[in-house]
Amino acid sequence: MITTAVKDKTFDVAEIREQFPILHRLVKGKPLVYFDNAATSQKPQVVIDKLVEYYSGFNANIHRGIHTLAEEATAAFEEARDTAQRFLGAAHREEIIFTKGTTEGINLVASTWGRQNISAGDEIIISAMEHHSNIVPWQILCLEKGATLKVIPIDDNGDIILEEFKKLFTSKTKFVSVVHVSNSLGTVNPVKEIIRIAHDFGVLVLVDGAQSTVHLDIDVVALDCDFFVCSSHKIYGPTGTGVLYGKRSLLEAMPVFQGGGEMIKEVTFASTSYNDLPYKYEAGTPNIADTIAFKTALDFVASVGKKNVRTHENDLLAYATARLEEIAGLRIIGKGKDKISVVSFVIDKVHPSDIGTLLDNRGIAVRTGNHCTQPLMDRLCVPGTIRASFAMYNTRDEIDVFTTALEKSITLLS
Ligand code: C6P
Repeated sequence: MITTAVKDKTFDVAEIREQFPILHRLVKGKPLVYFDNAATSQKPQVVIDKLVEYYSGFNANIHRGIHTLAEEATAAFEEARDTAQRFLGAAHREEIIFTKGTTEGINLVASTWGRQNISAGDEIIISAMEHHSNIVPWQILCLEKGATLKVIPIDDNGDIILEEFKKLFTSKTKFVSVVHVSNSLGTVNPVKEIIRIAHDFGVLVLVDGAQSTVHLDIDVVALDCDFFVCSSHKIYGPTGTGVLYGKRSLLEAMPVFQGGGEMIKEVTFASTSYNDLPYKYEAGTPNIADTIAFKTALDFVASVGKKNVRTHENDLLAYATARLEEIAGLRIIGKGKDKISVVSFVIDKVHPSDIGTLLDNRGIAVRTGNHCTQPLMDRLCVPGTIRASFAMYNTRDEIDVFTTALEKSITLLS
C-alpha cells in the first residue's frame, strides 16, 4: 500500500476543500465522498458568488445595449473569451466560440465543416473509446452523405493502437475526431502524435477535450489540432457553457451553424450577410451568466496551478488503484500507459449498479454503467463498470472510506 503523502507545500487539500461548500453536506447521514468528477465537478464558492454577483449587479443582454449594465455584462463576457483563449493557448480570441459544451461543439463542426466538406464515399475516423457525443454526430453526417465511419482499434489495456490507426487512411479519409482523455478508462491518448499522422495525410483533426482540459495543460497551437472542444462544468465552472476552438482560417471558411440574432451583419427579406468571428457561430442570446462564471472557474484552476493538481490527482489515482487491486474478485478496466484521474472496475458476479446503490447509502457518489461509451464496453466485453473519478479536493482518506465501503458492499452482495 502507498502511504507517502503529497509534500508540495503550495497545495493544501484542506484549504481547497474549504472553498467547495457542497463538500460539507451529508448524504444519507454520512459525509459526502464525491467521486463522480468526470461527470461534473463541484463548484468553488468564487464561481457560485460570481453568478450571484452577475444577476444581482449587472444582469443585461450583451452586444446590444449601450446602457451601463449592458456594457458591464458585455465586457465581462468578452473577458471570459480572453481567459479561455489563454487557458487553451489559442493564437486569436476570434477562435474561441462559446457553446453549450462539448456535445454542441462537436455537433457544430459536424454540421458545418462536415456538411460542407464530406461527400458520398468519404471516410471519417474516430476511436473505439469515444463518448457517444463523438460518435453520433459523425454517424448522422455519414448517413446523410453516404460516408463511412472507421474506428481506430484499442488493445486490451485501453490504449489506441497507433500502427492500426495509420492503416485506416485512404485517399477518401477526410476527418479524424478523437478523445484526449477517455472518460471511461482515464487513458490519455497521444493526440499530438495522432494529429501529426493525420496531418501527414492532409486530414483535419478534432480533439474532444471534455475530460482533459481540467487536468492537462492544453496548448492548441502546440498540439496543432484543427478543432478542440470542452465543457465548463467539468472544469469547476457552471453547466450549459463551453468552448469550441477552431483554427481561424477553418472557422472563416465554414458555413454558419444556427441563424438568429448576433450572427448577422445585415438582414433583408431577400438575403442575410453574416457576422465576423466569433459571433458568426453564436446565434441568439448566449449563456451570459454561466460564461462569466466559467471565466472565474478558469482563473480559479490557474490560481491553484494545474501542475499541483496533477501531482495530487496522480497520487490519488495510484493510491486508489493499489487499494482496489487488494480486493478479491475486482478487475480494473483500463490499464493504459498514461492515465489520469479515473479508475474503472468490475467485480465478479456483482452488477455495477448494485454497488453504486450501496455506496450511495454510505454517502459515496460514483458512476456506474456504460458512461455513454457503449461501443467501448462492447469492445472490452463488460456490460458496464464502476467508475471513481477524482478532482483536486479529493483525499486519500476518502479513498479509504470508499474501499472499505466497497468491501462491505461486496460481502453483502455475494
Ligand atoms: N461525459 C461522464 O460522466 P457534455 O455533456 O457535452 O458536457 O460532454 C459530453 C462528453 C463528451 N466527451 C467526453 C469524453 C465526455 O466525457 C463527455 C461527458 C460525462 O463521463 C457525462 S456522460
